[in-house]
Amino acid sequence: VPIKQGVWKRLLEMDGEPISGQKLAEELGVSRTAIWKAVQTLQSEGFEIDSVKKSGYAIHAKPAFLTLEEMQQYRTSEQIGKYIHLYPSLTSTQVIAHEKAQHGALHGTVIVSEEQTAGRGRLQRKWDSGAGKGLWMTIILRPDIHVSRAPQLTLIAAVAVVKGIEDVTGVQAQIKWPNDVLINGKKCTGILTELQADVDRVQAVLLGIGINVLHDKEDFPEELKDIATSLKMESGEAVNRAKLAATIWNYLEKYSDLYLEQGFEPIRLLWESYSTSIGQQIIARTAREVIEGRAKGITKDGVLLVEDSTGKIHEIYSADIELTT
Ligand code: BTX
Repeated sequence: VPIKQGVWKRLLEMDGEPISGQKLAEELGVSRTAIWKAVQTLQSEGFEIDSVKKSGYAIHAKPAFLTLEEMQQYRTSEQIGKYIHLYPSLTSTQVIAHEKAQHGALHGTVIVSEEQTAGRGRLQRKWDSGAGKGLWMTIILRPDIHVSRAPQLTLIAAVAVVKGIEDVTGVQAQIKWPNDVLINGKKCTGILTELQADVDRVQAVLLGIGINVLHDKEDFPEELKDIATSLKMESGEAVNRAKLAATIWNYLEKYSDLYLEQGFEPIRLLWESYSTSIGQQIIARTAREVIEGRAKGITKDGVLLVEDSTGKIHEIYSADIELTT
């Protein structure tokens, strides 16, 4: 066992009480200098260890790992989050969700990971998913709907995320069509919806939600520093990820039930009230063309309507959106 890990394990066991460098050195059978070096390394890696005068080292704050118990404590939804699979590290929660869904995972099953080594966005893009910093999860839903309605679930998820963030942090986030959640113009959440379907019926919807929660600016790679943000950066506080996860499940269940009972209209209204793009001048880049105009709203199918300068209305099913005003 590296000295570093031995030191950390003993400090955890001491639960905030100080232990001297001398004692640690004796217990681990190494020199006091080696202990001192290990503590320095741990501190530089972000572990909060205090040097207490004369008495030694103590843990300042325990790292808040996600636990099943804590997530369950905040859950009031019936099905979403009832079954949680929690991993320390995965390639992508989407990959595991696909496997679980193929093997019959029930509606509402959630896959959560502290870290993703190959987190993915849309169109083969990457999603940065650092260890312990975010909420990286995939929710398996099994609504009995036609495949053409599946994009609406992305919009329902976006509303649930905005509501969850608002409840837990007091911060008001906004939705950028179709799948980004922004705070003060910077991206804090991405949503990726994937499907397993028969000819035209949905078998499973894999709703991937990635939320930057505990990042400081330096935790993002260079290319994201100016476009990404986290809930901690926006609220100034270390946000409880377990509470955030469960709160989002609660809203997701509420809004997907509402959707199945009353259709998309109530969701559409909520969605538009949180949207940054509606009424704005935008550039929409689709796979085929670039359309410039004013975003007018979304249809009951979740399609974005854009009016160009000639007054022509374009229906946009999938695109990257840039706000120009
Ligand atoms: P997207 O294709 O809309 O966005 C991807 C783009 O966002 C990247 O090209 C990059 O510019 C930027 N980006 C990458 N990582 C971050 C980040 N952490 N914060 C802000 N911006 C970033 C969005 O795709 C959908 C992302 C879904 C992620 C979840 S996490 C759980 C699940 N598992 C998985 O592999 N993906 C989903």
